Amino acid sequence: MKNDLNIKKWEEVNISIIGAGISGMAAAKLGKHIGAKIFISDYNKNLKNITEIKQFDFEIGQHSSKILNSDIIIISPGIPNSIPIVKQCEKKKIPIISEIEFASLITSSPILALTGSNGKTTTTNLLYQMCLADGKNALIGGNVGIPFSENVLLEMTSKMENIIHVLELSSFQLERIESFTPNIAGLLNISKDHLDRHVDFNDYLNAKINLIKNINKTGKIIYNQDDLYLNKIFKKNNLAIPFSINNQKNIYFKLNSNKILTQSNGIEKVLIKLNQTKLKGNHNVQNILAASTMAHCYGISHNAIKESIINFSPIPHRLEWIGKVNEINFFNDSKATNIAATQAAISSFDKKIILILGGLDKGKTDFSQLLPLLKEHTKFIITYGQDGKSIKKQIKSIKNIIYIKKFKDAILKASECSKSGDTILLSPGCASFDQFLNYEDRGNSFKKIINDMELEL
Ligand code: UMA
Ligand code: ADP
Repeated sequence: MKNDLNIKKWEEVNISIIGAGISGMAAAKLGKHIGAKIFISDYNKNLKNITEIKQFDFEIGQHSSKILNSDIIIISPGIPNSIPIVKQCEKKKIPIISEIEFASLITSSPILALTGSNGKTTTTNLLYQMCLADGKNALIGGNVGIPFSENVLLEMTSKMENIIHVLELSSFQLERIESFTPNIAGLLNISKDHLDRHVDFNDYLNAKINLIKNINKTGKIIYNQDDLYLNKIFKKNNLAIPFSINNQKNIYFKLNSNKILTQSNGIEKVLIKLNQTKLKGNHNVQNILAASTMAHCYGISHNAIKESIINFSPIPHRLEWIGKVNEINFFNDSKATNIAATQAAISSFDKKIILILGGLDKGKTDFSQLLPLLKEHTKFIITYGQDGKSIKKQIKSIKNIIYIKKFKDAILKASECSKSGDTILLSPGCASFDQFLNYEDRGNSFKKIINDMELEL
């Protein structure tokens, strides 16, 4: 157990946890296991997991000053820094740490962690598969939906040995990092996202860069050299190892006429041909290079890396091919909730596509940035949802565009406007909460609408 907050015995430590979602509850269980005294606070009165919460000292419906009677606060990633109780804790100088920081204090196992604006889940899963294929006892966690604390508790209570933690980390999870130190840290790309929560772009960027703030000479930083911001930050950093789809110099894996090559003792070998992977588009080649470079730097064999790339299927809702109805191809990219992801998806198609954009804009996005790409790659655009009208206005120099408020009507219209051989892509560039519970709900609804169309034929 590491001890960077001057904690002598966890048994003597009072921990308040803000937020009783999955990360708050996992931190509570881990805290209880190591003997700390736990208090959980959630502002929602109607929580589904109340039976579980009742195993601890707790309050719901508010964040009261009881929280201040603690030695450490663990904050859930979804809680903004601007809420009054956070300000009060800061004023009283009570250390506030993220759930990731807390879990990292309890484990000494190696950590492979990555962040970025887009591609985190895909790349983390691919890296995890590479570790498993190499025979490692890997656990995947973080923003993928499995709290790191849950995995650390599993590590302590199971008989698994030599565990490696593979973590996807969001900017929220990296906000309150003190001593968290991954052995291998990967930075995929940085574009504007979550500006509804972060004060400004710099605040978002700084949170992302926190991933490497404690990396020392024994750790490795893997970064995307093709990314403007990351290249600027890391090009002169001797510890940083680049990956790139453009540059061929000083990189471990080279991209050469639709093949990924490796180099060993001056001899180049083909790792994979790009047609051997089910992952589509240049952005996914970047994800493959990121995972491969991280795995390579950790000593994972090239055979395991290769096998994992070939066996890997796109994760649902990420440029996922759903099928054909009436000889029209449907792709579900509901997880594209910012325009960088939508840009990547549109660029993955050679032929002009029919695109569905819209939903809830996460923060004054400038959709006119998409114009050059839309002109080159789309034959028809349908915007939908709460911000669909404003999006249409921003890209009005495109002729073939209509706005339809309801999601289902928008999809039906897209299918009406297409003919045999066409491709319809849902890559909304917006959050889903105006008409759905989340992006999965939106993607599943898309699949259902298409399924129903098929049945009607
Ligand atoms: N709450 C309060 N006070 C507040 C606000 C919220 O008490 O002021 C309570 C809510 O009532 C709720 C709890 O906090 O009960 C929710 O906490 P949370 O939002 O941190 O959610 P968790 O269930 O703990 O899930 C979090 C991540 N959620 C967010 O970052 C919003 C999950 O990422 C992550 O998988 C999980 O921890 C495990 O690590 C989700 C996500 O949407 C998938 N991430 C964003 C994204 O991918 O874009 C960053
Ligand atoms: P994250 O976990 O960062 O949200 P995902 O792998 O879930 O990443 O993908 C989210 C969205 O971003 C999907 O629409 C996907 O098609 C797109 N995407 C995936 N990788 C990249 C990348 N490297 N650059 C840009 N967009 C990407």
